[in-house]
Amino acid sequence: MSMTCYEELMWRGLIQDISSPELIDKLNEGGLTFYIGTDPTADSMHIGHYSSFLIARRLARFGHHPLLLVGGATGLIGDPKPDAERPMITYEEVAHNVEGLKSQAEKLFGFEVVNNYDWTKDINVLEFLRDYGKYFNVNYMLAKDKVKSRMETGITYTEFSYMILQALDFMHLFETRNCTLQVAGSDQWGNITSGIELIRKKLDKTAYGMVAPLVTDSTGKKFGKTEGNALWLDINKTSSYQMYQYLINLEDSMIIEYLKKLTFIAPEEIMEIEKQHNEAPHLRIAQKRLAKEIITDLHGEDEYNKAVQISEAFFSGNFRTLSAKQLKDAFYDMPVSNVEEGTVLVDALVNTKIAQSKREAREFIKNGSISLNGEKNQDLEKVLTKEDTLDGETLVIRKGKKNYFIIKL
Ligand code: 545
Repeated sequence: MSMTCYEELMWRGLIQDISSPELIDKLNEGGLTFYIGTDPTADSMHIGHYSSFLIARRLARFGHHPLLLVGGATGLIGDPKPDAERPMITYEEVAHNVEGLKSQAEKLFGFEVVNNYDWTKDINVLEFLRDYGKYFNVNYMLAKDKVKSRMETGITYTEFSYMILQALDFMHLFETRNCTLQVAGSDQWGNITSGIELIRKKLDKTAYGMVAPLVTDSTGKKFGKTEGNALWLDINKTSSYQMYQYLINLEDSMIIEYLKKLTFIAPEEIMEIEKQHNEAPHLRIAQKRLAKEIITDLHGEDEYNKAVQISEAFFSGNFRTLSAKQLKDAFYDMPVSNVEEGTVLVDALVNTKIAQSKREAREFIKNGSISLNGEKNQDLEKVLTKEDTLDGETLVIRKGKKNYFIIKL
């Protein structure tokens, strides 16, 4: 089974809208220069951007030429969010974030990077209003979803102007790089069509747009957001083990969709995995495969193997096989308490609030629900020493099956 570019994107569920049906043949023929943009609101992308950038890589595989635009100019303005104005970020912060995104994009995706600050910074206000503003009817701008959704809460002139800048980018790349297609997530539809319109009105030429549905969970929440925290593509912000844990716990009902959207696994193979997954979802074959694909792609096989080792340590209870760095990653979200060397275990359990009272602490120890570094401890007189630690200071206490606590001696 060999699919055309368009068929494959459709099969993976990556096309929500295209600007005109002509684009289908162009996608299948190859040879388009296209761009995907990102604003420097942070110094790293997160997993939510990953699916969009994978689309760019997919198009590249089908013989198209990708450009990645980093919004050194647009990042200073702020793409309107549906609910409220964005806080302005300083020039310094934007410059810092641009560098972070640039090196990340080059490293992870190998794309050519352009920065819209380069062609926006010298446009003066009269030029802006006469040469670009004149092509935008305010009624047209007010009808855009993102602006419409701000009619209640209000929107400043600054953010209102954002779509003009993004349109101007598209026209600039169209003229200077023969870039005829812009690709993004569906939240960018209004900005992309503004660019297509500008190119039509000002140059009398046709440009194209394509947007993908945003990846969500079964309740419609954005993929990769956990209690307000994002899953960053920067390994210093999100360790491979943190990434692994998130991916391995994804819902069964969504996992095949994620394999389609977030990996390059061939359709035949995904269908095979789907069959195995439906027969035995508890084995989490699909989740494990997704974790393997994404972590290997982002951070390499070594990092993936280390993440698996950590999760195996939790399964067996044996943490002695882990390196100091792995221990740190493994316990990133666990409560840590400091205890003096020589403390009796019973007291340590009370001091660290693992037990409510000495009586309860003794009870836990007696009935075998306390383990130290994975080994059950039923010694009521146990004194904690450096020898008990994994690395000279860290001791892992487990209460029952799943409650972990870290003690630093
Ligand atoms: C600016 C100028 C252009 C073209 C595009 C832009 C950026 C665009 C935008 N995109 C989003 C974004 O998020 C912040 C990244 C922080 C590291 O705001 N106006 O920059 C997201 N984008 C990827 C996808 C997106 C979009 O980077 O398009 O839909 C998420 O999947 O929200 O000339």
